[in-house]
Amino acid sequence: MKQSQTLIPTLREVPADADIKSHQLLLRAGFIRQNASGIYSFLPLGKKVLQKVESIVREEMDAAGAVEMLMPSLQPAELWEESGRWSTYGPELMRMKDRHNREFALGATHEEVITSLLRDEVKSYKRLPLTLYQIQSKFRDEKRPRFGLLRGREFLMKDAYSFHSNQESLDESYERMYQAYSNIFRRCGLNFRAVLADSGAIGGKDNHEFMVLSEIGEDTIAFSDSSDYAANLEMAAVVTTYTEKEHSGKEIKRIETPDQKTIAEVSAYLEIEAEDTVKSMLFIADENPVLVLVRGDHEVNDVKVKHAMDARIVELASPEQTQSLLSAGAGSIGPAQLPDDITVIADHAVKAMGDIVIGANEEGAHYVNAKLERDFSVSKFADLRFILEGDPSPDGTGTIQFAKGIEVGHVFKLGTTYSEPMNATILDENGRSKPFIMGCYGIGVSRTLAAIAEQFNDENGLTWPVNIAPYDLHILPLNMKDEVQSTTAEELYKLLKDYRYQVLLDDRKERAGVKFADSDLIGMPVRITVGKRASEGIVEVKIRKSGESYEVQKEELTDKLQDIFRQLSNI
Ligand code: 9G3
Repeated sequence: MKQSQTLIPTLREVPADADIKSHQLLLRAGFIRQNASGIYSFLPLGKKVLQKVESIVREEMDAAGAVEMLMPSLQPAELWEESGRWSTYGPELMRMKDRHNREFALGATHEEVITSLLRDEVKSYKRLPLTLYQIQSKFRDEKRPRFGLLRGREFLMKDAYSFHSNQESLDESYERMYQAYSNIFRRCGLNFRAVLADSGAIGGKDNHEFMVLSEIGEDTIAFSDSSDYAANLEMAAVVTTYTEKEHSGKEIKRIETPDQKTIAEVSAYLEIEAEDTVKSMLFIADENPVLVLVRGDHEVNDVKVKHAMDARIVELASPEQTQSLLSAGAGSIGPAQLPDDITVIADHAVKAMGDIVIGANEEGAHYVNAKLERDFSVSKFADLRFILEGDPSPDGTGTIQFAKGIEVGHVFKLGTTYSEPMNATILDENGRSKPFIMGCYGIGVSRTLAAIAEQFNDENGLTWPVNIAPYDLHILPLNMKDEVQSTTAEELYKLLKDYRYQVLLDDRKERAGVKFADSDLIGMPVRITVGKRASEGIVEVKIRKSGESYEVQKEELTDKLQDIFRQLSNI
């Protein structure tokens, strides 16, 4: 490709509203341009990289036995009504009406569409297992799109769906997809971890997120410093054991704590440690009020509350709900003298506490010397707190550290979450009708591109890994007016394309400084500079990432490049 014939609008300055490296560089290097908040055009270089990521995804999906198809982005609302999601999703689900006033969703994901297809086309267990995938734009009206392609409102996703007549078959497909994802992210050169995750509102059982380690990641990973245990912070189980504290035997006593609301305020006011107080938080779990108790120095993990209550939806009670149920504000509630329709559950750490300070369910009042079971009861103890750095790893090996991650993939065991409500069934070997057992597997393709740019850059610009770069080689004739340089460059361009390299030729009439700066910015793995020494048949070969450069006779160029690309390709 000749640069005079393509569109690579590089920028000198860092765009104002881009606040992470990958977003800044993809804009400055002319890979993407924003059309609206969270909505981007992929310019030629960006499209080329997208194609490289897609082809790695396709190769690994096909090798894992999945078959590619393509579903529509326009989805009839009826399907989402069947699954019950038309009403559970809010403004994030983009909706529209056609000319007949019929309602549609703009595809945020495709469980409903694919399940309705299989319901119509597959009736017998003999046709299973079947795994179908697509690579297609998704629409999610994020409240705060940010970080460029990392959280957009229209983005490219590979979504795959597997169909089974039994759990073993799902487990096997899940394992194959898990391996395929590891291959994909390794071939993209990414430093990633597969972490235990929560299935969120879409139900289903165990599932894993594939996280690229990055300090700008939105998710926190809890991992062991001496084993391969890794989990999303919400899922990381706490196995800490607590030493029992003796209770003084003193009677519970009500004390005035005027305007003392937070644990920090109350413990400072009473001159005690936060760990001698109990934090009480009121949640609504599938419409049932539940008071959750954790030790004052811990934080309630609402995902663990959801699992402990076996609820689909768990939300913090609103101030109004708290006031009407407990006749006090959030800073003064506690487990003593509760209305009996409020369940009380507590984190394991509470069981080992001695004299406890709790809210008195009265503005500006607390109880001291409260004793578990004497002054308040707990219906169930469970692991309800967020794990902390330094806690023992749940697998018993090492201690927990935190890292930030960018979620680039997510694999789910869905079970019958969609096939049940949508009546998508097959006849099993005994002729009995039963719902499909499903799995679903997503990769953020455009997000993966941004994660690669986030990991592969230096102070001069992008440093694409060989598997991903838009072109293998960038030829830079420094002075297009110099006959020798321009013909040598043209000659090498043709020769190297014959050698099946993907070549970008900077044939613009720009000064050398501009060409070098742009070349460093867009980041092809290897640059060939055709300068003054072209008259002696010598060109310079430079490796972008390492900065190594060589003076090479034209005749030796293809051999030298073969060595270089062999060295660059074994990641
Ligand atoms: C929606 C909107 C946003 C969503 C969803 C639905 C996330 C939604 C979860 C998934 C699960 C898997 C198939 C590929 C892999 C991920 N955000 N999820 O279902 F309507 Cl607005 O997408 N889907």
